[in-house]
Amino acid sequence: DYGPAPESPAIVDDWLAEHADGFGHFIGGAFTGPSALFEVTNPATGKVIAKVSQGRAEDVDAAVKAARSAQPGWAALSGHERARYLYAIARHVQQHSRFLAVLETIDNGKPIRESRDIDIPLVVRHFYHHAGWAEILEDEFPDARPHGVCGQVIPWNFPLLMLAWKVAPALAAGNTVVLKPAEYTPLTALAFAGIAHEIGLPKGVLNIVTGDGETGAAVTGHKDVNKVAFTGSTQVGKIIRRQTAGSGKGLTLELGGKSPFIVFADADLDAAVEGVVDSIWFNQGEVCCAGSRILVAEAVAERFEQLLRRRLATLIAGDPLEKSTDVGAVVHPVQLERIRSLVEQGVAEGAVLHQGEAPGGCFYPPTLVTNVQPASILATEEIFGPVVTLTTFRTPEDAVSLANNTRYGLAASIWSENINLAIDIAAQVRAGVTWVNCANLFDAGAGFGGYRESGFGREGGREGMRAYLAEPRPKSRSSESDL
Ligand code: TXE
Repeated sequence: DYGPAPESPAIVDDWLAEHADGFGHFIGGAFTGPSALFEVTNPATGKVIAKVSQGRAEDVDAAVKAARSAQPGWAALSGHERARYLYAIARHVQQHSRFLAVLETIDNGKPIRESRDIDIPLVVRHFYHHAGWAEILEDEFPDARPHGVCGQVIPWNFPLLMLAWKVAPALAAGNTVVLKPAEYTPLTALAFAGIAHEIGLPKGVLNIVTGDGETGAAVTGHKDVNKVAFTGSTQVGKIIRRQTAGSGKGLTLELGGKSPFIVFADADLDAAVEGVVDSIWFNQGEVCCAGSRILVAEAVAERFEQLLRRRLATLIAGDPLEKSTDVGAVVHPVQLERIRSLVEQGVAEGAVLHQGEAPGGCFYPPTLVTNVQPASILATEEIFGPVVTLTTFRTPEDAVSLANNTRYGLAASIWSENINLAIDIAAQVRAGVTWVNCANLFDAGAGFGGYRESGFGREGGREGMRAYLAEPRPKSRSSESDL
């Protein structure tokens, strides 16, 4: 039912009003008093919707202590007992799904249709899936043990889903968690802390400390954190890699991307056009694995561009709470400025823009860019906005070499009716995830992650579960000294 009426924000009003004095951190099973508050705004309206605490080193320290003291007890539960908590979380997220979808939309700016039909259902799926892992963990990884305390820092593009990707496997494995949500979008993480409390998750198993990059650095750099998981910019990923080097901490990094979207001459062009919509105009293009570079076979390029421009003109950018909205608000004016500045530089280099409509304020129109040279800024930098470039190729070899002409390696999408060709090309494109005749499909059972400057480690699936388990303990002292 995508009726015309906008989703009412009233469902979250009471909850926000109850916390009008500001939100504290969730540490050791309880909320602290609010302190050092900063404002959180709804990017679509520019209005302040909440005040949240800026976590200081001592808050992070208290959270790590709580996690540390809860960890042995949590790990000592049977896998089945941990699974019961994860099932309960999944069910409660399901029960509160409308509330969480609206909250996510007003915090992040994404269309309600996406938060309701994609983000929240995937969160639920992730917890159910990892409850299953907790059940069978001892059989599947008989010698493995949890890392201990996990420090997790997440971005603003899929706030609750990124929390689920981090928290579900960590808890399934018997770790405890200190998580810091992004400063633009901390609200669903705080609501989630409420859910953890509601289901009776043992105190200290999950701790949420809000704040900016400084708070994040206090989490990732804390001496008593055993494993760090980060999703965010490549720039910060590099800082964290240096910060944790030699510390013995486990580390996984899920960073930026500039993923190719390759359309061969025999592709179903109408389907490929919808693929582009799902790929770059989904979530305002604020998607690490967005297909942001279209590479299309010269033979069909003109036709494809025509179809794509026609589709682009039908996209509705506007009120994220409106059920017919396709493209919502950009998360923050800083991010909007970043998109604008990159596009301006591209235009100065000769790029030609084809844009849809967008309202004033923190919105950017869905944009197709043609006449882009492979070395130009728009073809090389992650824009993280609804902006896609289009370049042509002649041969499959050209397509592969253009696809791999990037410092990233997160995802790729390949379109062809010839499955042999698609599989052959998939093997040659350097990307952690490759989709054939589809794009941006996620499943808790499939590992997700990148190569090169897109980071390392996998989330989801068996590999993702493995990342939350430490190597088996060495059997004797002598084997330890062999290392
Ligand atoms: O990311 P940051 P920003 C890319 C995208 C975007 C650009 C900038 O291209 O335009 O990054 O976004 C925390 N130690 N992606 O500046 O700073 C921070 O508080 C520990 C791609 O928002 O990386 C937040 O919680 N933590 C991406 C998180 O890191 C630190 C998603 C991400 O913020 C820290 C987001 C530090 N030194 C942006 N500094 C993706 N791969 O999905 C900041 N943080």
